[in-house]
Amino acid sequence: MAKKERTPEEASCDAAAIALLECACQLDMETCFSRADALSACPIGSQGLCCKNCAMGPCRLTGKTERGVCGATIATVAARNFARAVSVGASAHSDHGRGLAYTLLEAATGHAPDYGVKDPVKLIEVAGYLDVPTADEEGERRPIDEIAKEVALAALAEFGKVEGELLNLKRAPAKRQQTWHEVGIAPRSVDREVVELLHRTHVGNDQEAEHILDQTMRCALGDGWGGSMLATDISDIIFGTPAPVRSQANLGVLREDMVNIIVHGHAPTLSEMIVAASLDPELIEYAKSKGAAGIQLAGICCTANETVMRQGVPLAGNFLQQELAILTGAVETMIVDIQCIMQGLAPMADKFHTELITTSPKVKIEGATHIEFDESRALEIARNIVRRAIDLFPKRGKTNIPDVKSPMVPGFSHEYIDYALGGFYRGSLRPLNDAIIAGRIRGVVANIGCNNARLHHDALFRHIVTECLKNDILVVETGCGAIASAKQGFMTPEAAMEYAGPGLREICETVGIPPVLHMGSCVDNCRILTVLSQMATEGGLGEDISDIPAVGMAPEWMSEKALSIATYCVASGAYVILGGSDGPVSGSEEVLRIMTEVWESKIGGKLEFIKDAEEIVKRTIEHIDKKRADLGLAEYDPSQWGQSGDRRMAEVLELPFEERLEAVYGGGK
Ligand code: NFS
Repeated sequence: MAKKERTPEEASCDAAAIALLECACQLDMETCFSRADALSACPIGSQGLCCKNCAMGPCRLTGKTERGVCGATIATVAARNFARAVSVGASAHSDHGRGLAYTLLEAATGHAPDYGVKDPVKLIEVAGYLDVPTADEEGERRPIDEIAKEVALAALAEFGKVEGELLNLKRAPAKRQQTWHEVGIAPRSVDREVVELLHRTHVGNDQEAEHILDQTMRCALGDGWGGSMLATDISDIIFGTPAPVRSQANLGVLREDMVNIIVHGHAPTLSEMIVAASLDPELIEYAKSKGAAGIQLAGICCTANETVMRQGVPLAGNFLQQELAILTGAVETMIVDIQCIMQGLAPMADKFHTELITTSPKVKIEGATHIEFDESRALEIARNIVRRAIDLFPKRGKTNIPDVKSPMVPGFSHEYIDYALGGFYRGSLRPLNDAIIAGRIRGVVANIGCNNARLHHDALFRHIVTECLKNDILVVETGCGAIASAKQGFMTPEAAMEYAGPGLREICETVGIPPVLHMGSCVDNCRILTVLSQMATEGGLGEDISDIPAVGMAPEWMSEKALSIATYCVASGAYVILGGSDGPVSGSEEVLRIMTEVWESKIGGKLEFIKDAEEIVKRTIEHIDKKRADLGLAEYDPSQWGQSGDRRMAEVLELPFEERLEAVYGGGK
């Protein structure tokens, strides 16, 4: 039975999205929001209770049915379904990493002349992790291209190595590595763990939920510390390690007077070339010859995160805004590569002058133009795509660009955070640890993940981030969650004055950082693992990731990648909350128990599915305070802070003379 259609305000809390959903209603156009309203989710599948692993089923374990035809129990079926989802998510991230390793190899061997090593310092660091020598026998630095080639080959070997385990595991705190070895879940190679997990879920194979879920953690760790970490490292090597830049976010970044090109998907490989082409004076002149003032590039999803943090290319929006971008009527071309690309884009583009271009050999969409990307001719292909976009500009009809955008400062790689806190020569997270120890910062929340058309778009993000900041919790973000915060205006240093509690505000003012740090795309969640590892080894906050007063969450998650991320964060010791629903294993009490109680005692992290925003905030704060207490840290007391900094100074300057004297010389208020 069809559900009632939500009003635009009920579907989203983003002003730009609301304006365009109103427009969709007027034009009677469907979007993912209206399709979600028309299509009820299957209540059996959504609880993890449908097994379609063989042709005797699908077995729907509901009502009195507690076993499938083969005898599989509810716990086995729910665990297997979860495992399969994680394996797909881990594959997506990891294959993205493999693609970048091949690009580096091509670049280093002269087959991809438009790419090179932009950050040789990062190359040398990564060479160290991958056991690639950076100096010859005489101690002389080897040529950069030679090192790059060997780093690429060593990275590729991580996917299918014959023996040993992933080299990046040694970047984790020693205690964490020990736990992985004791539990037997240190990943041996990226591909092997995915294949083994899929093998185990074949009919008649691994049938003990806890055992299936152990391999699920191992597979996910192969993503977090393997595929994703390699993707991030190699992206930094080729395209540069991010540092703060100024940019803007939301659909208002599209320009009425310019050729608008949107890059959407995940890989930075092509989008970086599109950035270069869009700055080409010849193409800008060509755009002018067609009556445009220039070329405006904007991004959606994680391609957007990749290009905003390195190049400052503005964010057009997050996952649920991809169709809405086309609905503005102002987009000449949407270029997509891999992952999170809705098939609904093609019929939407059909209704406008917009050309949807698929570029990856892995992705074709019916109705889209396919221009296959080839690294050996990267810039030439990018220029061709930009030229096609310019040719479409004169065909543009009526537009509807919402006047909604926010300033933002992205680019907080872990390297930059080190530098911001410790300086160039003494890069360190010591000040962060000290701030947590003193209680200025109560704890850290990694707020990440997708949007979900079944939820109130961006609303959970907004609520949770607002509450965290108020409670002096530093928020780090990636993926579509980061885009939600950017649109919300949380990602400027000034936002600390408005939203942060007194302790966090002092830190943000002193260092000059926003209270919500944009750390990149979803593969960049491994940057968060790196920060947590450094915090654990820096001293004062225990000796493992599981000791740190921190929580990971994806309040509006929807993708299998989000499940892989959640699982590797848990397996790395974090408490992770997935929001918005009762979760994909809610049909099995046993699996829920394993993911909480059993995992917590065995691995130090746990995974919970919590629907309600207030409850997510409550449990987050409880967890942070519990970890603080376990470390013997002082109880959080915000009344101690806020007596210094810019905001206090502004207040003091407003005081009458005597009170001002007292404030300045009397030791506080
Ligand atoms: Ni992450 Fe990035 Fe967004 Fe979700 Fe999709 S774009 S990889 S999966 S929807 S956060």
